[in-house]
Amino acid sequence: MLKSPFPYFTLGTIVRGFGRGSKELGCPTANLDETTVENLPTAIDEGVYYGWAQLLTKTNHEIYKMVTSIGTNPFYNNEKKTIETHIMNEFTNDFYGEQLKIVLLGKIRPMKTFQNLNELTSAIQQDITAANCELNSNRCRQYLNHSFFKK
Ligand code: ADP
Ligand code: RBF
Ligand code: MG
Repeated sequence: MLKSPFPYFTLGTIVRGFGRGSKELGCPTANLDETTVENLPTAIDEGVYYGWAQLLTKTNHEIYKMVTSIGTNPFYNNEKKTIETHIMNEFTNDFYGEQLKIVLLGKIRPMKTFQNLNELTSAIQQDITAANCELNSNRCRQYLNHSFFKK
């Protein structure tokens, strides 16, 4: 039996990407730095994952539901693999340069390419619905009290 890679805890710095998340997809994603990508275990392969995220700003330590996409974004043919977390909350500001803690608790689906932007955006909306449902379970909620999220 292979050991499950979940829960996978990591912390990264939020860097700039191509700026397509908010503009083209209506779904901003906090892209994590290269070291965080390099440190991913091989068992966490390209795909869409769900879990919790906590921004480490001075004033806000709230823990939010999230979906995270890991891979080269085949729809855009990117060369570099990225980790991008969409926090399931509306923010009025951005947080480039801040640190983000995430725990991945499960995989939703593999990364794939699509015929058009519309198909990608509706897949993302379905991923968010699926994540929301999983994260309401006691199995997932127990991580809200995990020491990883305490200072
Ligand atoms: P980039 O390609 O630079 O990552 P995006 O269009 O994906 O650009 O926007 C991401 C940025 O938007 C994040 O780095 C963050 O600062 C900000 N942001 C605002 N709301 C959210 C959210 N709900 N989830 C993730 N990032 C958000
Ligand atoms: N990009 C892809 O090319 N294929 C995918 O299947 C895919 N799934 C995603 C699922 C979610 C929930 C999110 C937030 C992003 C996904 N992306 C996918 C990444 C998307 O292309 C990327 O966030 C934008 O290009 C902005 O960087
Ligand atoms: Mg992004």
